[in-house]
Amino acid sequence: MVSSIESSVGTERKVVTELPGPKSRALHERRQAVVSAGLTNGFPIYIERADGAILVDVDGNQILDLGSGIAVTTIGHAVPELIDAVSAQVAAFTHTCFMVTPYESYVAVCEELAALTPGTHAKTSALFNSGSEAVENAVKIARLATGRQAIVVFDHAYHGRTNLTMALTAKNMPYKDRFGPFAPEIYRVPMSYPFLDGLSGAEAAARAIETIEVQVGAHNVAALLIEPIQGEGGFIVPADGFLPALSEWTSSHGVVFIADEIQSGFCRTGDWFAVDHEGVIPDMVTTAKGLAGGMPLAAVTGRAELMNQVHEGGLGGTYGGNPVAAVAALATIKTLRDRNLVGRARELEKIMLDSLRSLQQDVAIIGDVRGRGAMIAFELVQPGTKNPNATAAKSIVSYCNQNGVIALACGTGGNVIRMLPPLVITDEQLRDGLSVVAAGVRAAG
Ligand code: PLZ
Repeated sequence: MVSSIESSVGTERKVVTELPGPKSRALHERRQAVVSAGLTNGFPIYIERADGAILVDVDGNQILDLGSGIAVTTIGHAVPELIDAVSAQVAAFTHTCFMVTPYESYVAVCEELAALTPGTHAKTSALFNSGSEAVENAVKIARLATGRQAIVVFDHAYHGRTNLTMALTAKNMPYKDRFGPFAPEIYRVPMSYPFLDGLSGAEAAARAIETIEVQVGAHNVAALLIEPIQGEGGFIVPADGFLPALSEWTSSHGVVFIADEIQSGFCRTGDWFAVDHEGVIPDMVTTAKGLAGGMPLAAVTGRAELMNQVHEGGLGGTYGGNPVAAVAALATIKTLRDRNLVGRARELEKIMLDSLRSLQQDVAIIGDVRGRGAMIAFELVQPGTKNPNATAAKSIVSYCNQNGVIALACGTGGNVIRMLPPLVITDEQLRDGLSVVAAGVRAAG
């Protein structure tokens, strides 16, 4: 078995060259000639191999990964169960197209999704390649099933970069600027953002619902689409009661409640799904990222009576639910379950919150520390205000990178640092990473 080959990756952060090192810089030169300038790299070190929470670059630097490829390698890198499953599948067959000739792993992934997503009602799924594609399909299905057109989304939302999902995404730069025209019948309403609005969940929900009723009309709304904890928008955790109030409103008005769990799903928040925290049962859930440990796979899972209204042949795609990605998902789900990584996410939450909250006491630039499980962030402000401090965020990310740690910024104002460690990270590795983050914050403040 491939996984029994002894790993040559160390377990400690170790910087042996300037970063990026000479080999990475040479590769970056090559890149400039052939890769579109529209794609950027947060940290242009070129990766050669990885294990657990450590990435090794072409110059031999061992980098501590607090980003998991934007919440994708949720378990960690080089997970033996995943390597075995994927290797065996590549040898057996790599593709048939599920629409031509089916295979068991696709069905098994849909069984797992039906069992794991919230609610005991009958559910069916359709599999796709990317998060954006899943969101697009959820909207297609909701419109068909309700015979309505309007889609309600929120301030700070991120749902993707395709034409429809750009329209659903809130932020202009860099996602939408000059890429229009955008799809019609998308309506944006205020999100619950406790740090900035000070509203209770009930108050914030009332504000959103009133906006919908006045500006759109409930009977025109096909779906309300929401990230239960917003990702790119700044790890915004809505006030308690916000999601349950919206869910109650959607069910009493025949509106499809779609939870976009693409970033927050699969144990990331210390529950299988972020909506589980408040017992919210969405009508549809979109998943991707952590679902398949790095293989491209996404899904829409929803009430069978909605999902099955679609006419024969109405859903599909060449690669959706590819067999290699499907077995990766099955191995990922089994490993998350067998190793109780939901529990591990809660332990990581405590380590990160304790460390960041004590740091917050010492510095004037951390306005808020928030998040759940292994999805934790802090919001940087101008001292004494709640005004965004994107300069500090940039300097902290760069400090972390220079010291061999991957940390990612997010937020509408670019002023939030998020932490998405792989769940197999050790306490020592995480504490080491947090000490680098803290030093970066002190240097910036
Ligand atoms: N919905 C909630 O977080 C992807 C995007 C990074 P795709 N987030 C990372 C970037 O700058 O492109 C995301 C998400 C939520 C949808 C998506 C879209 O998923 O797989 O990137 O299409």
